[in-house]
Amino acid sequence: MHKSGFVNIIGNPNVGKSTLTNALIGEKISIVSPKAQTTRQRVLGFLNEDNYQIIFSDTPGYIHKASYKLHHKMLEYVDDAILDADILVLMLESGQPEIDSILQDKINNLKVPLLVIINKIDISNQEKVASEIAACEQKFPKASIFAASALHNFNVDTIRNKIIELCPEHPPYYPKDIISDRYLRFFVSEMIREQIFYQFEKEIPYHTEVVIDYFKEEEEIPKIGAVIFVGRSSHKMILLGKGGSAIKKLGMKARENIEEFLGQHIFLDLRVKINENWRNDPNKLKQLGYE
Ligand SMILES: Nc1nc2c(ncn2[C@@H]2O[C@H](COP(=O)(O)OP(=O)(O)OP(=O)(O)O)[C@@H](O)[C@H]2O)c(=O)[nH]1
Ligand SMILES: [Mg+2]
Repeated sequence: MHKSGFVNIIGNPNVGKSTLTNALIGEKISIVSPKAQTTRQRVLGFLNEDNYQIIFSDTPGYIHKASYKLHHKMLEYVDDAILDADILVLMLESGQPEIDSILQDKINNLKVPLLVIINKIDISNQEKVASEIAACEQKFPKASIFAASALHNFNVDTIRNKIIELCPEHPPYYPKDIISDRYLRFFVSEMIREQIFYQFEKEIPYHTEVVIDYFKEEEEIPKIGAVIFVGRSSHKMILLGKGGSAIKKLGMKARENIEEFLGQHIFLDLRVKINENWRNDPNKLKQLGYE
């Protein structure tokens, strides 16, 4: 008997969906940052064993008030994830477990198994978590409910075991020797974007997109060229910093992370270009990979 199924993780921004995805798979598939709306696309990561292949889908956080076209795209991905799940995982954050009523209705109309995870219990307290579990039992009567800390790997094994138990019988959907539907270029661009979320404040990360221009793998030390797109020249100035100091720091840290991921040295060439209104232009979004 072989099991395989799609396990889609949804929830508010910044609750720890990507951290959990990575912990469940045991590989860094999805970027993580302390800022909300880090994840912008669906990223599939596979957990392969002889008798199962679980396909996890990390998703963007559910945005209550979409203010530009990129937000609408991100919400579409969440809707897709609700519809194509074999098992749906709703992640909540202890201390602020509320979700949008529209989202709750969509979830309650589903026929597939639902797991509700109350995350970040390491920074909460027992009393609060107990009352949140009780509230979830009311709101989601058919769900399996777990308290967890994705960051500290608390209860992640239990959740993984429950998912494997619930997973339908099916042959593998993907080859067993790959761990994601995405190619290297995507991971590299995401690692650069992750650093932008860490190193720049306020609106900057939200006005930025990263595209890999070239990836010369055949060279002894591979050369990667990436373009950071921003909406306006004032953002470009901030990204470059005084005498190029900011982009230099960004490039250094991103290169370190990419080298660790690839297990080899690389050259990384970062350029900043203006791509006006990219967040709100459907054609530009499509070109940037938001299908
Ligand atoms: N204390 C604590 N922090 C956590 C836990 N899980 C995740 N975090 C932190 O919460 C922040 C957001 O984590 P992400 O995994 O990026 O959250 P996300 O839900 O994917 O966020 P978006 O992609 O923006 O929707 C990061 O700083 C994580 O380190 C946890 O169990 N405990
Ligand atoms: Mg995320």
